[in-house]
Amino acid sequence: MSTTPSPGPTAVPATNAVPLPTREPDAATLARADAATLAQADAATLAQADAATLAQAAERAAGDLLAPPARHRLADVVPAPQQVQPDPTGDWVLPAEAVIVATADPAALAVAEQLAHLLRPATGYPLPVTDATTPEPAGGIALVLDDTVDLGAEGYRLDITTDGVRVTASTAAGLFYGVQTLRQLLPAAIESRDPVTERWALPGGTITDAPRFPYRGAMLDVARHFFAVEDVLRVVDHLARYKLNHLHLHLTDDQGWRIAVDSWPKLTTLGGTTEVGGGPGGHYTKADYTRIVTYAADRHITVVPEIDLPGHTNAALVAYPELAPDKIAPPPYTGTEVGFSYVDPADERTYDFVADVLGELAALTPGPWLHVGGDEAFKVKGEVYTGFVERVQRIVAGLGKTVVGWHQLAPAAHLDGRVLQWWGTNGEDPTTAEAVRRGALLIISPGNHAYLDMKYAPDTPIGHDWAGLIDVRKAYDWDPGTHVADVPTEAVLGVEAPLWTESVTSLADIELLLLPRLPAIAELGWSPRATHDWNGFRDRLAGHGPRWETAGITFHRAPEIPWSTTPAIPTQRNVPQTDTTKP
Ligand code: TNX
Repeated sequence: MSTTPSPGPTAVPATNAVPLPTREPDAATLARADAATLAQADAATLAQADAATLAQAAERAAGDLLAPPARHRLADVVPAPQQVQPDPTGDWVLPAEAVIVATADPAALAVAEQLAHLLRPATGYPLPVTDATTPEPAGGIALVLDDTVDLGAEGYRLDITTDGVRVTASTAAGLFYGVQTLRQLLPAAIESRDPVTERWALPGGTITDAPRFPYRGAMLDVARHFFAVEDVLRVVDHLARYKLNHLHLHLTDDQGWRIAVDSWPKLTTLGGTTEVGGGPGGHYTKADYTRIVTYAADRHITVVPEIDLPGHTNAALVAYPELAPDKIAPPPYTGTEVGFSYVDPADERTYDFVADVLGELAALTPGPWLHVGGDEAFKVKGEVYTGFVERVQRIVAGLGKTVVGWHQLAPAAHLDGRVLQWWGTNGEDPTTAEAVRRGALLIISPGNHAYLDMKYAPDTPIGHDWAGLIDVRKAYDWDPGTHVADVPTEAVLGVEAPLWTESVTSLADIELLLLPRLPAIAELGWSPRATHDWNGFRDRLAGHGPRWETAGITFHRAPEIPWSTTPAIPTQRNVPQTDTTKP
């Protein structure tokens, strides 16, 4: 498949000839109009009117015959849709007077506003949003909520015809994903924040789409380096584009504690003031965190907050030495070693701390998950470790939340719904497979495929290589459904791409490591396995370079991707901006 723009406006071959658009008056319509007009006009005026109407219709039909087809093919979407039925006679060009009409439902109307917000800057069109009981495209875009469509909680159907666009879904999430697909089918210039003269053509046909896995995520480590709320919102935008639906925030680690806890205030006032390399750190107030959660929810993304326990807790011990096994405050830590710190599993005060922290976090978190870490607690071993984890799991359940933890939690007793995040590099993992037999579900994040902090190549300026180098193909060519031995696909909740930030200090660094590998992981989470095809993927991905460029998004020009060299628009401004689809 190729996303190379088609050569200039050449005549469409006869086999693809676009028929007279159905909205043009046919003979019968003209005759009826004539009859009506007869009552008021004389024969001569009528003859003139007919001639003019016919001439206009002929001119438009000729224009359509000469018009180039839409630049993108219907299948040029990442993640690859479940089913694509192109109809070359159905190409449609968004007109300046188009209206976006949605089912009269607040959630559907919110998606319609988001779509308008996406399309208005580059098109310069007003694109008013209206509602209707049964929305019809009518030369514009219709977003239809319909309980009777059977495409699951996140599926959608997209129809592009000469009459406009219709997105149908049984949920607002489905409509939102249909809109993301629509966005990718428009010319890359749609990403411009300023008006662009462009023919906003869409390829005709139907896409029927739904995800393979319910959990599709990415993780941002805001503990090793702290990132401002605006940066996190921008990461949310990137997730939304590729139909990811979970943002895991690694909120605490040795180098910094990033979330305000009223009952233990020094966690942030002391524990939040450090980061790797000696920078100032920082933390989210409860209002900041809520802003992230709300912004994500508006994009159908659930935040999964992580408090890493019992290890990775040096920042907490700096703030509250009573939690330390020797009750002595350690020095603040700004290096990158792991596995040396832990909260005292033998002290009841530790469990008060865990209950208070998780309680306040649960109250701020509408999503079902609380991630309790559990990794690399090298100094808490055997039964002491499993005993600690089992108590923490019960605290989470008591808060009405579902436990997520790194797969080191596996040996601890199972608790209903428990989810393990597997980050191994070798799929032979009998301990995790055994936990799955006891009922655990898995989020798959193989260190050597999905860890976005790994370098692409030896010369990648930032990142690690402990799990190997991860070029785009390595990120793409594996199957979360079968990756861990003796774990059936049904036990796989989904896939997540973690970004650890020991070497990541800016938004540009984040984007360099995220793009273009995040879309690869997103495709593994969303697309049916039958669509998996490296050559097809790299060609589809190539079309995203001009989009990111136009939107001012940093990315790695991976040599294995045939990036298009034509800029999306001749003169462009590269102003990084967050999508402000909603306040
Ligand atoms: C391992 S993956 C860690 C993190 C590091 C990461 C660096 C995991 C659960 N623990 O503490 O940041 O490697 O790649």
